[in-house]
Amino acid sequence: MRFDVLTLFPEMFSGYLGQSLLKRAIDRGLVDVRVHNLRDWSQGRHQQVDDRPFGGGPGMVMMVGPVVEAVEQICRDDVTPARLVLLTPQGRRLRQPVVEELSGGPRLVLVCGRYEGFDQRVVDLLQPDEISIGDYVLNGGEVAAMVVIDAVMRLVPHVLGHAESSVDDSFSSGNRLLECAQYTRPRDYRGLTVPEVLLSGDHEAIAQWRAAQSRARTRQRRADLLEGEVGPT
Ligand code: 6GU
Repeated sequence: MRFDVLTLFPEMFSGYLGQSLLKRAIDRGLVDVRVHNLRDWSQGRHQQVDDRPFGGGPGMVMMVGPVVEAVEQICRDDVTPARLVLLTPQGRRLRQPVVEELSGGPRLVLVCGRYEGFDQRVVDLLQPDEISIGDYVLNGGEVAAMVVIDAVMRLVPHVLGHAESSVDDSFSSGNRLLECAQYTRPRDYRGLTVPEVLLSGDHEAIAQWRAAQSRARTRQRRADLLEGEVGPT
């Protein structure tokens, strides 16, 4: 799967792209991530890509020209059909079903904006899928784009090994439960011990204990998941 990221801060992605699971997927040719600097499509001597809003007000607005021209060129650059995603707090909220939807195609073009947003004509012309990662304010869409890439690449075939399989993940379709408590060595740490059942070797009992734990934890912390309630999108 190919990801193209359009940003004013390409250097923010270098650490993320070098991390283990993603790096391994890139090295194995399963995932291709290209980061583009929006400023390369700026016009004029000042390399301007944002400007003050008409009508006044605080902050800066991403200019229509550089964004539209960058997206057009990047889409043309490869015949693989791309789905266009604009990272914006005005978008529909990212949840696992949305992640699954985004992972269905061969290519995503992700455009990162600054908080004050894009000139409306970017949206009018390109009709992107506008996505927000939650109800809080980020300085820009870069971290959100990394969240999208991180969540989507896990679903690309062969990226995860069998042991890391995503089918049992919390929030994946068919599973709306939180993970249960997990333990590893040592058996006793400062008097806190591992539940006996996990040491019993009784696989049936362990599976039952874990399922009960998951349900109890979900009921306590995220009752909305049990009700099948998805909330506002
Ligand atoms: Cl996609 N962008 C910004 N600036 N803030 C956000 C967001 C995106 N999603 C949640 N908050």
